[in-house]
Amino acid sequence: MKIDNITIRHMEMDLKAPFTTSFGTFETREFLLLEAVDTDGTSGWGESVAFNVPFYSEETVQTNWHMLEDFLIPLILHKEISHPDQVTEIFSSIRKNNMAKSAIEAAVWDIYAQQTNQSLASALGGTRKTIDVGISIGIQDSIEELVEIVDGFINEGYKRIKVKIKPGWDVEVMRTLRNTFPDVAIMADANSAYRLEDIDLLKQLDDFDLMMIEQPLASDDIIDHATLQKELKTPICLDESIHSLEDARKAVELGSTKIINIKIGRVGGLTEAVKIHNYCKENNIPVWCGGMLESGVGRAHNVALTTLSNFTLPGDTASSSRYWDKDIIEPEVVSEHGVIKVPELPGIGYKINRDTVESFTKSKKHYK
Ligand code: OSB
Ligand code: MG
Repeated sequence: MKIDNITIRHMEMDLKAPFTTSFGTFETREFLLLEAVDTDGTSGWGESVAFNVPFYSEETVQTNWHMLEDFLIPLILHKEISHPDQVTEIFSSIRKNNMAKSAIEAAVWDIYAQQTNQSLASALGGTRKTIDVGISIGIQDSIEELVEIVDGFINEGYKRIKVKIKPGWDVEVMRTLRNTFPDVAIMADANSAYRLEDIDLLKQLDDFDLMMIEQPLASDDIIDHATLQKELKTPICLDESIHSLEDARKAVELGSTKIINIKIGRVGGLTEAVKIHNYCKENNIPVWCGGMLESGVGRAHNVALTTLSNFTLPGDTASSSRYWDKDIIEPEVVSEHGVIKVPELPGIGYKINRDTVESFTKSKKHYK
């Protein structure tokens, strides 16, 4: 394949409900949507999961646009590519900026899967026909409201409930959830809101039989997490700290994490995500696919990745309708009783609704 042209769109979609984490609140989702077209006319789609603000990571919509326009697109246009794994090599002279790289790499994988007449899931080596999913719930105004929301999602059948925590919204919240829902798989995600000095507070969470606690300490740390894990019964799962196979290996060797949340954008693409999956499988570290409030395009890539065998824990890729009045793909991603049916059509397996895409486009630019 040879990429003939690329269109980048700055998108904005209204979330059905605001989503609050320890680092801030999102009311709308701004992101970059990328379409790459091969010289044979095949279109592939990718989404950058960077936010409009650098709270989760240092990347933003604007820094991604700069990286794509000035560095990444010139490296990829008109270059002969025989397999999507080569994209990582083509971008290897550019440091970090994983979410920007991933947006192109995802589109190249979509094109490759279509050209080889297979689903993206099969192209990645995935075999599951359905995937199990959980749900991630933001910080609420009161514990009562949270309990009501959790109850609703349990009734929808989600396979595990993840709730965001932060100092002042932690031990009492988790105690109430555990007492109210004694048999439900529950976990907490701190998004780096704590320090090692908070160890006594974090140890109290051991009483609630949580599946795991996600990223309690600093976003760039693997040392203090190792110290903390030695003192905690609850498994730690790293999210923000893992950007590559090398990061995963070091964290696992140090004992900083017992489970890894793989996000395609955070690790620079599907090729690196598969490598991390394979390494974790060999080392008995279960993985699950994280979410970044994606539109249908990012959601489709998450569904495909989750079909690999070591994705043994439910991920965060919930139904499109949980986030959006109308998604940009058809059919939308649907979870029934916490199970998503993996599409079998070639490529990402969902059709892009170009009218809907256009209606959420704030600006766009074409590169040839
Ligand atoms: O840490 O997993 C996270 C949302 C925004 C930024 C970071 C995270 C999240 C989520 C939501 O937990 C996952 C989703 O529903 O897409
Ligand atoms: Mg997280």
